[in-house]
Amino acid sequence: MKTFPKDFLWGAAISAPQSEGHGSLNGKSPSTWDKWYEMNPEKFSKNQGPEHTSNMYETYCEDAKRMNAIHLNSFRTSIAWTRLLPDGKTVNSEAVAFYRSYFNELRSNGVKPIINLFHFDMPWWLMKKGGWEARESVEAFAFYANTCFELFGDLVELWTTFNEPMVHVECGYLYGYHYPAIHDLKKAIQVGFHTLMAHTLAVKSFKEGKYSGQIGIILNVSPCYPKSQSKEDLEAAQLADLLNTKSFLDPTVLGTIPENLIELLAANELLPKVETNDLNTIKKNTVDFIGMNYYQPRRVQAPTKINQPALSPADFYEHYDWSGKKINPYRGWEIYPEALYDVALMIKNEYKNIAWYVSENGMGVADEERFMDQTGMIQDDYRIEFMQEHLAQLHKGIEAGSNCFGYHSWTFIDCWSWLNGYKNRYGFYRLDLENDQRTLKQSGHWFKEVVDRNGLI
Ligand code: BGP
Repeated sequence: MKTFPKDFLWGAAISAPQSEGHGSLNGKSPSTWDKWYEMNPEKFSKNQGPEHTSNMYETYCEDAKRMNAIHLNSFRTSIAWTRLLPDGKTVNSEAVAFYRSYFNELRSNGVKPIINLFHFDMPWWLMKKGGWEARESVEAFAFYANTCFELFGDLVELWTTFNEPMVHVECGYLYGYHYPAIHDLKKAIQVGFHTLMAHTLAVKSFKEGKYSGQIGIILNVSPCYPKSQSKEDLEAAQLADLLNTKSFLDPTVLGTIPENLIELLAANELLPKVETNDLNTIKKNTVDFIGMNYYQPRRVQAPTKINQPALSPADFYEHYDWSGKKINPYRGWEIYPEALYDVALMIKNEYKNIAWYVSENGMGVADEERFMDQTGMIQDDYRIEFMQEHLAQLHKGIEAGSNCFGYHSWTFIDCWSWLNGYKNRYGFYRLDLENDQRTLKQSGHWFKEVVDRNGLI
């Protein structure tokens, strides 16, 4: 029996834009996702946009009962900035009533809300002023964060500022998957720095306001493994780790920006604009805990072609062919549970053994209907095996002394996802797109047993 620590948080994660639906109703203003969809619906899988999703804006009461039915004791979602502050300044009272009722409903079902403030959903009004490229977004975010602490601080104990900040940096400014879909390394770095400052000012405001509870950030950690032990590949893995992981982990947990990152950016004429007090503010406002999203490792090798100064991350490291690795045949991502153990030890050894939790981990499956049995239940043994293996590695990390306090699966109900629409299903509950009906999958039954015994057999 692998028993987890007392009071371990067993839950699931989602975001407002992927679950609430009702894009333009109830006073919400558009985010970049709503607008991008309006402009280019063909970019989205099967032309499905974020206007409906799993409709939790209307179904949260029943959904909280569904969480309780499988004994989840925590749930992470986000607040939609565009719903709470449609113009950035004026509080939308319907949004306040909705979120207060939603969080109360979770709590009365024995589910602790973990509330995140930004999950890729930049308000359109702010995007028109430059989005994260503009310094104005830093103060705008801090104002929004403080409004949330004021309005919901009595219902929320665990806050996080951003989900996977590196994703809106890379996908929006390097790879074309998120609006504004441009390819500009220098802008990407400025966007990353402004995001870091927005996070920092939110933490500062939380601490100065003496709100109860704790504040953290959610990062996507894909440990970087080199293709070979050659000096070049090892260096590429270190650079990938520096750019993707340490760039946010160091400042948010340790209060410092790695010296070698500053040197690298300076050597490539990529240093962002920084204001006088910024580094000091970062130093003083570190987080109480971190959330780690983990899906797959990063396999890297030395770059085959180098530009000087650098034009893209490929000038520092390249991903290499995954052949020979265990791959999720239904989603295409590598399955490597051992990385969770490596993450646990990295946090223990390099990041002050700070409290942390797995804020997302899960297995996406395309065309999951094919696994439905005659009773209508999805028999997702592959997902059970996936979670079992990841939890075993996490347990090993905890046994080794890592300070992990929870595990959140992605996700609770199959959800809409960015450009992928409903292609990849992840939920404990299957979502029927015709009628919004939710049906528990085999993995949901299995997870309930894990929660009940607080561990694995
Ligand atoms: C994470 C995001 C989630 C979710 C998940 C699954 O990076 O935080 O929002 O989308 O990935 O990704 P996908 O839906 O593309 O399979």
